[in-house]
Amino acid sequence: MTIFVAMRRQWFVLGLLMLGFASVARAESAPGIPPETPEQRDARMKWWRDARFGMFIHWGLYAIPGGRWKGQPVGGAGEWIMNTANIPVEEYELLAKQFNPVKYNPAQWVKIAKEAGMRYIVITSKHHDGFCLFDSKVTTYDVVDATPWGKDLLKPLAEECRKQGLHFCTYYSIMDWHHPAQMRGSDRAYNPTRIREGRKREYMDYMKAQLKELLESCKPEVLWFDGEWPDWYTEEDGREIYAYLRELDPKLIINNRVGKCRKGMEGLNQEGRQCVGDFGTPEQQIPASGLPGVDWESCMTMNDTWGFKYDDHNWKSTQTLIRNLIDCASKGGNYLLNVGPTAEGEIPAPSVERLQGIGQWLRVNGESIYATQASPWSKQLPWGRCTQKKLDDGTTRLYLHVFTWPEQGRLELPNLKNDVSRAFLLANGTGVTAHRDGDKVVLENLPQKPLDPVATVICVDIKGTPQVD
Ligand code: FHN
Repeated sequence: MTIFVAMRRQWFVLGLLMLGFASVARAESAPGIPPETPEQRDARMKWWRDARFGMFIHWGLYAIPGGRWKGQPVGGAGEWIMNTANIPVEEYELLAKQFNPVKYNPAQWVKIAKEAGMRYIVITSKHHDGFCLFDSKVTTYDVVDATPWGKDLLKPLAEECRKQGLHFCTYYSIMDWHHPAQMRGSDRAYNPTRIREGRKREYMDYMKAQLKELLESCKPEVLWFDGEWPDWYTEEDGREIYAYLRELDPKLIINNRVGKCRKGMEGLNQEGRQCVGDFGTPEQQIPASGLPGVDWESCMTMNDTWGFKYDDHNWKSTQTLIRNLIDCASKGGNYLLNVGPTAEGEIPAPSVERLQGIGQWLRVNGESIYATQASPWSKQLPWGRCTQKKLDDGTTRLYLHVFTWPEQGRLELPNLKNDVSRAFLLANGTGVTAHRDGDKVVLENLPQKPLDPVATVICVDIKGTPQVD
């Protein structure tokens, strides 16, 4: 047993007792999920749906080795190094003594996200390695008790988000390679953990204590769970955690990884099952088509790792990232784009460059992304993507995101029944002529060259709601 836990046991037992009484009482009073009308749900989800674009931050002790161990590069994602290199707990814990992010500047992080056009931030409060970036009273394996930095890292970021108008959210891993109630899955790896006989309630109450601490100390607006796949964690456990959290904060939004319904990396819920959680979580992929009535958010890395790695330079292009954002919005979903800060607390320059490029595009075209709905066309459009927004005067504005600019200056909108009242280029307001040709609308006199080769947005205002066969 490591020193980190022994000292805590007595605190913990006390915390358990207090929590036990409370949870039992609470379990009695809230057997299941608090009832919510569709209108109440829409009100709770509105900011998140309108936001469309957020920053994911994977930060922790794993940023110190940065994908190298004992001088050797370690494959896979940087935040998995403890598992991939099969590092003993006692050895991995020693990283905490080196964790001192002197260049950590939460105001600058939030500024980078804001200038990229991101509307919310989701940061890892605790990843699979069990190390906490916040001050937790139920463990000493946290940044306050175990590191030379000695201060909570989440509170100042939360305050900065609120100061700069972004929504602060936290990621929390259910699987915990450090907690004594969980044991490694095999000699070769921690993942997937197993639960020690008779100690599941201990871990469930540990988790609830920490989640309560997070809600009280930095008031996250989304709880982004992960690491729910070990067998010992059940859908029923997910219901308990979901009900517990929504009771603590009825406005809280919780992803579907609080439960066990998601279809792997596709991230959406299995059909025909009553699943717990407010939105689906595709990972490193974007659904092939829109999912009417389904809230979902695709999370993605900019290179091939979530946590910082020295040797991962496989960066996606800014064009790819902008088109991914458009692709998600055109299918009615959000895009959660990741950064992996260094151990010193800096967001890598290649990430900042790409975020600046995305921000530049959104400063011109943001109207075509924020608070929009999915394309009326279920089929992929040959020249790009489409989003839409109902305007106050009852017209609907279609935003055509043109990736492949038509040489002949002519663009077809297949099977659009509505009449067009106006069409123009979003970036400079230049008018575009539109006329009907049978069951399609044709836009003409488009400029020779696209205004932006990544995606040029044409606005088409139509009467009423889109009628597209
Ligand atoms: O194992 C994690 C991984 O480290 C990362 O946090 C991603 C982000 O969604 N989720 C898990 C893999 O599915």
